[in-house]
Amino acid sequence: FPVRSSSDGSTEEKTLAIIKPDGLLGNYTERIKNVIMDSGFSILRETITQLDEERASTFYAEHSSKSFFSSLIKYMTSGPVLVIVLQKKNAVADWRTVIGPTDAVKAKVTHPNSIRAMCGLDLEKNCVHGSDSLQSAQREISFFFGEISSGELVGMHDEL
Ligand code: IDP
Repeated sequence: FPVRSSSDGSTEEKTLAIIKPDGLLGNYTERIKNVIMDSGFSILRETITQLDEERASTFYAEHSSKSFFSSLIKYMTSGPVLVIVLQKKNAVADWRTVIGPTDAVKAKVTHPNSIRAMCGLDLEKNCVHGSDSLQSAQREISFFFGEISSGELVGMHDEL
């Protein structure tokens, strides 16, 4: 995978963001993109897609044994999602910070400026996704976009 990385975040990284069905339905896309830009991320790619049960289950395979899995798949297939490749230094960890904790109810208390506090509803319907590691980011970006070359120009994505 062509992204250079380092543990101190001194080189560019890519991570995968998803605006989940509730985020799109609630018209949060523009506000979320403003946060993306204000936080110094570049948008490298983006696409709107409707996940079916099989693709959603593959994407979240690590959670297949969890009690909430079927509900999560139902949620993630309930409408279109906006999938975005973000790039900046330390992108993986920084995007996780910007979106806030998994539980949007808790996020509203502990991280009121986070995206999940802004548009999430609860522990499941938390409106955005962020890759949890560089390895996950690479797998998830490939899942939606295939390989992206390191020389690809930032900003050369399709306008919606
Ligand atoms: P993350 O998205 O913050 O990394 P994960 O633990 O990887 O959180 O869970 C993936 C997604 O599954 C969450 O974003 C949320 O939508 C959903 N989820 C996680 N834990 C629960 C739960 O306990 N009940 C219901 N849904 C959950």
